Amino acid sequence: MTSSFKRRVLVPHYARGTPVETAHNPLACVRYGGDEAGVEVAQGCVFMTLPGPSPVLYETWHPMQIGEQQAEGTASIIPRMAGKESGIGWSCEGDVLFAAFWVQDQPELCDAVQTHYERLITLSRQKGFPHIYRMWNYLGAINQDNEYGEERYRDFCRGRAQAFDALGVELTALPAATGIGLPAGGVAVYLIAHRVMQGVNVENPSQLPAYHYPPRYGRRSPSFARATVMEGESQTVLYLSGTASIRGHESVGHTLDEQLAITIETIHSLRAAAEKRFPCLQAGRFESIKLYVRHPKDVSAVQAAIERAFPCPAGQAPLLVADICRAELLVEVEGILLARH
Ligand code: 3EB
Repeated sequence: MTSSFKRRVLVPHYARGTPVETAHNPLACVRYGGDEAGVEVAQGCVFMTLPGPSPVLYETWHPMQIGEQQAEGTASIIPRMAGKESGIGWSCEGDVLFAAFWVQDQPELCDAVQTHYERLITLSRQKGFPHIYRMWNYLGAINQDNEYGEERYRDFCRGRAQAFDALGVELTALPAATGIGLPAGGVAVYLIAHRVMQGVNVENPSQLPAYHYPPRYGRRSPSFARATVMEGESQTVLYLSGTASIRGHESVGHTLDEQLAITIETIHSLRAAAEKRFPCLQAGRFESIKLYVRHPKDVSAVQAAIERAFPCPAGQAPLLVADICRAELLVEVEGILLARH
């Protein structure tokens, strides 16, 4: 007998200061704000808390159907499972997985980051979800030096790169990602992964691939793709990495307005590259956008400019005040674009 099952990917939904219980059975809930930090698992859901100012922002993760998959026999939806193993909180259902860790602050991040990254990726593979299509990395005091005089972002990048090396992940297979600051604490990482569908990575013609940045930005280059595409039969989803005012590998623009204009242009050029490969994305709309702004005084200007450039459903473009991984960068933008066929 042949049957079909739903093919799905994970997408976020945002709410400010709303109790988590109102969200419809999410796989995960990431809470931005408060003093404590950590990962817990309860009732089939991963609860992650990152330190930050109030009001708290809740990001819940939900499966969204993008197609159907023919299956032999009676294969149908695989029920919700969740747990916490070796510090990794995880939850899965059908073909989608969410997994996360929190590492306490360390005098040097590299080793702890490598160890936890390897555990995170190994767990994803062992649970049956080898296709990681998007990752997020949040680091306390990202622009400060560690005890050995190395900037903490660069220290982190070394551990992350060593983990991908150790697990045999090719540079071109790295997923889209975000790397951004937290007001305090250690390192938070989470990922979304798929059981059968491999994402297709897209690089930006206006930027050098981050994994080829020269050593002046750190001993190991940042490990991420500019964007990852998940193509279904009924919808295609483009996950854009954190994008900032960088051309080639150099930061450009001194004022906020200059950096905003270049960031917007950079996103357009990434979108154009993705549309070349996936023409259906021309009809794409932003489903959500996440804004990171270094200085509170720049918040309203960033919101206004991005709203104008990239329309997005109400409430689904939250902004976090955060340090960005290069001290001169003032703004960074990530997003998820959805095209119905
Ligand atoms: C850049 O383009 C800006 O280290 O995972 C953007 C997205 C950036 C992801 C990461 C860093 C990361 O290099 C910074």
